[in-house]
Amino acid sequence: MTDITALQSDILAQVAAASDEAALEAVRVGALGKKGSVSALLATMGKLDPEERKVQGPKLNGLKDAVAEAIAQRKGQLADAALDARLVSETLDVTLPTRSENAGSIHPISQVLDEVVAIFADLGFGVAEGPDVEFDDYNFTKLNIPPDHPARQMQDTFYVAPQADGMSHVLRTHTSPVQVRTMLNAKPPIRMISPGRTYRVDSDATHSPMFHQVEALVVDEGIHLGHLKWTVEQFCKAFFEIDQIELRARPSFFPFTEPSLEWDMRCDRSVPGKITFGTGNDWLELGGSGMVHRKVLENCGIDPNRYQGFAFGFGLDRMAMLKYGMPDIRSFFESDLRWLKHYGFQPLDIPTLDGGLSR
Ligand code: FA5
Repeated sequence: MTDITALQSDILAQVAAASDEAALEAVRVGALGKKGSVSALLATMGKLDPEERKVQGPKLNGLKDAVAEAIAQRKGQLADAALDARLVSETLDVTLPTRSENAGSIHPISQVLDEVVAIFADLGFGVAEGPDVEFDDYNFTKLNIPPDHPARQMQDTFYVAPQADGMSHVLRTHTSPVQVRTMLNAKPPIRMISPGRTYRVDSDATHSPMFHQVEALVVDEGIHLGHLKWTVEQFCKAFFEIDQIELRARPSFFPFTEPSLEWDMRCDRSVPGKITFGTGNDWLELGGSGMVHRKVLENCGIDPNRYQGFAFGFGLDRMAMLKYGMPDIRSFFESDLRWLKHYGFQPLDIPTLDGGLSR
């Protein structure tokens, strides 16, 4: 009869000496494979008489288990070592610049969107999203613009064919329906922004049929116009990267806010092709805003006697044009590689308030 202890030590020594997975597999086949030494011994069991089988059976099974366990352990060690070696040999310096011939660039709209999100994240605002194909009810009716209201004419709407759900849909004409979605789903305090695509039947150098807005909404107890002004001010200072700005509020009208205001920022456009913020005798239009109309709060299940809110909606494309000096909104969407190379941003320079918004 084979010396089981000696065979076990021999196989375990081979396992320990196996320097890679292929060598270890060869040891496994030599011991536990169909014609392996351990399998051959196990095959003799049937020929043993019952008494001898009782003694040899546990020993042989113990041998098989010990060999299998040693192989599994060694396999784990070899896999770890292989991974370590791979990690060492495949080290990649992610801080190296990309190759200039392959470098793509970040579209100015994406850049501006990231800048806006970074600024508002710092002020404690979350980001909310809504669909481009929106319920008429959310785009208009819940925002206090009933079907026969003349304010629907202010936003040249793309209507969408009736959908299976029987509801009327439009391509959203502004990001304000995300206010509705947010208020229907969350209880105050609410602090959110919603950047996204919007659509109107409109096209010239400063109007595009598809453009971008960013909505901001705050709802809480005791919210007033001062909070709105402070927030617009902080946002403009951070976005235009200047400490001194001067804002001017003009009375305006939006059915979903009362009172409604439009904000302008002092600027200087006396040098052709150049715009300077904070000084000068000109005013730059930023966008609309106001205190959320109590009917809108009610439509969204929020008690207007307890909560107040402010909201504003600015045009992101216009803000990008102003900040980065692009004269025509249509070039944003022409996919001209030369334009993208000129106005695009470095993909690895992610805008942050402490690292710099626009390097
Ligand atoms: C609105 O769309 C309101 N929803 C804004 C608002 C939100 C008011 C919350 C009150 C409270 P308005 O139609 O003015 O407002 O559009 C806002 C901004 O979108 C404009 O100032 C402009 O910068 C931009 N904008 C409007 N139409 C176009 C267009 N066709 N192309 C590019 N930008 C546009």
